[in-house]
Amino acid sequence: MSGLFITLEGPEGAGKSTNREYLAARLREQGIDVVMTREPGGTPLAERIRELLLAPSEEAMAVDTELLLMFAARAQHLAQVIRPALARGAVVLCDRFTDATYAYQGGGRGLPVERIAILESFVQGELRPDLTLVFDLPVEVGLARAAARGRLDRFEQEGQAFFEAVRQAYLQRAGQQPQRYSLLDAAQPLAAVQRAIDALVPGILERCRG
Ligand code: T5A
Repeated sequence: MSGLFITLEGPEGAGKSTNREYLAARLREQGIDVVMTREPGGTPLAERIRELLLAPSEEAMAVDTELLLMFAARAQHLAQVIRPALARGAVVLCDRFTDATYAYQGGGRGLPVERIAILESFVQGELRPDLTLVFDLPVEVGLARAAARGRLDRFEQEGQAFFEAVRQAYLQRAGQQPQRYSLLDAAQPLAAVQRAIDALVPGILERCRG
């Protein structure tokens, strides 16, 4: 038995968490076993690594440290949550995964894609998401939504150019593998985004049951 691994991606404030809850509810209504989780984090130890990654700090974090911490948290998350859930046949809905590393550490920080790909193979082996929903929206719209929540984390303190590069990296990856990615216009009102998610549900159910 093998479950379905679905990731939700996009720049800051794109609505990933909100829509992860929505999609989980639609699938659970149909009797699907759904595990909701997030990165960085998803286990107590990985959540501690998340705190290190997100807390603003006087000591600048080296870009390679950031990259390795992302994959350290991911290794823990895969071992404790994602692989066991997939093995029992659940649908895993994960708020961010390795596409975020390509977008933020690759696009945003400028790390070579090859370096990320080496760690991806090392930590994940052959495991890749079955489906990735990319919530796309103009950077300023997402940042305004994130800012409305209050104190900014270490990433949210970056400038416009960083987030433009993140957005472009997501769009590029989605364009290269259209069979794995579904691109959603996240600047629309929430009800319209959720109608677009509704349209994806039959295909997801078919893959779960097929
Ligand atoms: N990161 C992560 C990396 O650099 N590399 C990696 O490998 C990984 C895994 C933490 C940070 O880590 C970085 C990227 C991040 O900077 P995170 O916790 O996912 O990752 O952080 P955020 O993206 O900051 O999460 P947010 O909570 O900001 O964004 P969401 O989840 O996309 O948005 P959500 O659902 O919380 O919505 C934000 C607000 O907008 C409203 C919601 O109600 C909420 O108030 N909203 C809408 N409003 C109007 N119209 C819509 N369509 C709306 N959709 C949502």
